[in-house]
Amino acid sequence: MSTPPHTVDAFVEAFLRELNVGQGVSLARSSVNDQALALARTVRHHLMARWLEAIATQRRSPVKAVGYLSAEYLLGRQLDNALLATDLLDVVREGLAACGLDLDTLRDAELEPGLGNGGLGRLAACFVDSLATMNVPCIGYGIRYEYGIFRQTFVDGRQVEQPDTWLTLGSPWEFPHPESAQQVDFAGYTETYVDDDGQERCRWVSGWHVVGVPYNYMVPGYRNGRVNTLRLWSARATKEFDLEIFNSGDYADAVRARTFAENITKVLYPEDSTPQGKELRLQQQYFFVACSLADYMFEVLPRDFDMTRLHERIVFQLNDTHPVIAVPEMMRLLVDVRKLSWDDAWAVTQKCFAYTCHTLLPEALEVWPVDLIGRLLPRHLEIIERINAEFLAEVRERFPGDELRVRRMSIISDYPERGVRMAHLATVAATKVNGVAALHSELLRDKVLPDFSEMWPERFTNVTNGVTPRRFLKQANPRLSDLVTEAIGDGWITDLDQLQGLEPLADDAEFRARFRAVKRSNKERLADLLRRRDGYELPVDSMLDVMVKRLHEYKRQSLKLLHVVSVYEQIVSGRVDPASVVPRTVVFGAKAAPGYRMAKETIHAINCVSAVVNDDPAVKGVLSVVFPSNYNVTLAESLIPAADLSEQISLAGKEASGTGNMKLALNGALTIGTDDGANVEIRELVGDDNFFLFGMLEPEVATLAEHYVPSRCYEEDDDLKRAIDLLSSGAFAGGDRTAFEPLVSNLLYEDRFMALADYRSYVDAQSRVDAAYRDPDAWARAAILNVARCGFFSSDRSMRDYIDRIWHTEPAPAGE
Ligand code: 26Q
Repeated sequence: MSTPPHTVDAFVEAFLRELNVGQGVSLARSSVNDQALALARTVRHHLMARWLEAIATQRRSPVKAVGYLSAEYLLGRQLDNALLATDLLDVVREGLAACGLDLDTLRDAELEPGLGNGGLGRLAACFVDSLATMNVPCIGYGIRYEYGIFRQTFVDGRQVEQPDTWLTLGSPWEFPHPESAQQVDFAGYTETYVDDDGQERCRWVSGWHVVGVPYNYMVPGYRNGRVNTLRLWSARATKEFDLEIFNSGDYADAVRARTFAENITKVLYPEDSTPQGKELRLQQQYFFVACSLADYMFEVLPRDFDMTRLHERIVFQLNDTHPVIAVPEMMRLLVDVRKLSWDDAWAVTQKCFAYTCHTLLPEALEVWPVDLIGRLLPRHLEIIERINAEFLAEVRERFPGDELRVRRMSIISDYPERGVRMAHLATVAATKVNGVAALHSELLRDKVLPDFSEMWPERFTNVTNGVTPRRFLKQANPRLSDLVTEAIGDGWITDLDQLQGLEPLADDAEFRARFRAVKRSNKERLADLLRRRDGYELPVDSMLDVMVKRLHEYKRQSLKLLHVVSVYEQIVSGRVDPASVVPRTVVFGAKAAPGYRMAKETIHAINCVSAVVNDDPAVKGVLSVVFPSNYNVTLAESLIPAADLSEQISLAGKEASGTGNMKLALNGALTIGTDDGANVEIRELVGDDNFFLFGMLEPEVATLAEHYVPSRCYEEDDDLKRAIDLLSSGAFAGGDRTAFEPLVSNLLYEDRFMALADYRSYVDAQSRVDAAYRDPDAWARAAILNVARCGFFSSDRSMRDYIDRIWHTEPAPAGE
């Protein structure tokens, strides 16, 4: 198999063949979808030869690989990424034009695979991109959800969820491999037996099983010829299962059984912080982990591989606790299936896993009821109990007589019900435990897992998150990319620190003018999109103030809303002359978990405020609020390059890292932000002058929490009082004074994330933003310095850190 030639003629020929032979239509009669599918298939040919090569060498080569275990991959569209990796953009554009087709139209026909909720899923996608670009062998393992993150629509300003039917138009980027299916068992019981050599052993007699069919996705490196694999598992009923039931004559029952099995990978759970102990969710987790371990250990590695050396060939990175059931599963495979002794198996297992924690919120830590695990995975519960018993013996030896500590550290909690604390299991099993930003890793050590870090200080480390510069700069912002490349060459695409070379240009008036022209043209591009997509008229001359992320109380979209209402109130009350206001367009993008009441109320309030503000001549040209529905990776790629101001306003100590903050800074937006997550590192790097800091620091938050009375902030700050009173007045709800009652009461009487406490500091910082924006040239200088100093936030650097400090893997030698 060889790579097709890189010429327009060859492309056109291959494309037309795909259209005719693959789609079964002539060019003249083809639909846009036919054309898009044929295009995808044509482009993927260019990756195929190298992909097959990488898969073959993986099996042969003794180089240690990374198995990235993640329940989510928020990939975004595939076509552009593949065009970029293969350098086919110009050839394809020209070739399509020769056929009378427009590349942009075909691009827009692709439905993005939204197989993740937000930050954690997108991080996984950035990481696999970086590993491929760095030539590091990696298999990403995950779940092929038939329905990804829901499509958000607004009805009367309220969020309504629609199923994400991303597979219905055809999925040209995936390759099913039914021949590599894995069986996955559930339920039943365990029993002991005596094996051939007289040893007493345990075995699991399962109650039912399904099979996992892998679907492979190509993960191309940036112009390096390497193509890694993302392997996503889809659940099916087994053949035997079918036969048995179909034979028994109950056809309808048999079909139901099949549906039951296929339910496991039907839908992505849209909650991203308050996991409920749902049985199906645990089934998903075990399902993909069992498939993945069996795949690597028994299919990728040679059949007779000596499992005591497994850690020399693979390290599994646990993306949060979602895949942690892999720990007892590996023990089961080694002890029950491969007949290793418990101690040998544990020694290997402990070297094969590393764990990344992505949260600080206690309610986001997964705890599975012991009853549920016992019912669904009886053997795993026994294994967890034994791991726990041996671990607690170690704790008792180290801290004699400290039974309180033993209880705190136990993997199994007793209260409120018996539950398995997945973060404890992960920490006990892992070689390394890392947080995702410097501050987060510190808090993880000192506040979330203090007993563990006292026992094993060397196990804890930090790896600050990063984002891929290929998708989020080169691809999303072609104009800025061209400007940067013209100035410093194109080495930055794979070595983002080279952006430092832009520093001196911040002081070059001509460069600043060109930089501003790029921003402006990105705003125009966004305005076109939002006009078509949502019917918004985006004022391209105003400051674009962007807050895009999942909707959460701790992220404090309500604080941003209070600021908007304050500005509006000051103008309509006549206290501020609109002519003196710096024109702003506030952009929100956010999905709320469908069952998260307060988040949904916030969405409704934003939409109501937006409708009134945008329609009020009193603020025309100075303030508008746009909230395009269904924020996703594709929309992010248009929004981020146009942004002037990046809102990163979580309560200090609550946002583990944030990655939108990095994408926005890298695209030349200035940040207004708290001292939280990776904001801390962004500010350190870009400098205080180029960052608008506000709000309490984490230790102040901890102190205030003991005696916080939010209504006092309301009483003591006139602007805040006016804003909240206006919200409650019915002015944004056609006179209905109760419309935002839940939201307002929550702020006044609960305010768990202290939005009111930070209000004064926030609006003052916004005044500093306005003052700075009045000097466009100085603003451009600061924005350029943000770009120049954010090279650190490349996910390539994150991967370097994982490689050096956690995985100890190496890039595959050339040709491997
Ligand atoms: C767990 C169990 C049951 C159902 C759902 C979940 C679940 C799913 C997704 C829990 C959490 C998530 C996602 C968390 C997440 O995205 N965290 C973010 O991770 C980013 C990458 O490290 C950080 O930048 C963000 O700060 C963090 O909030």
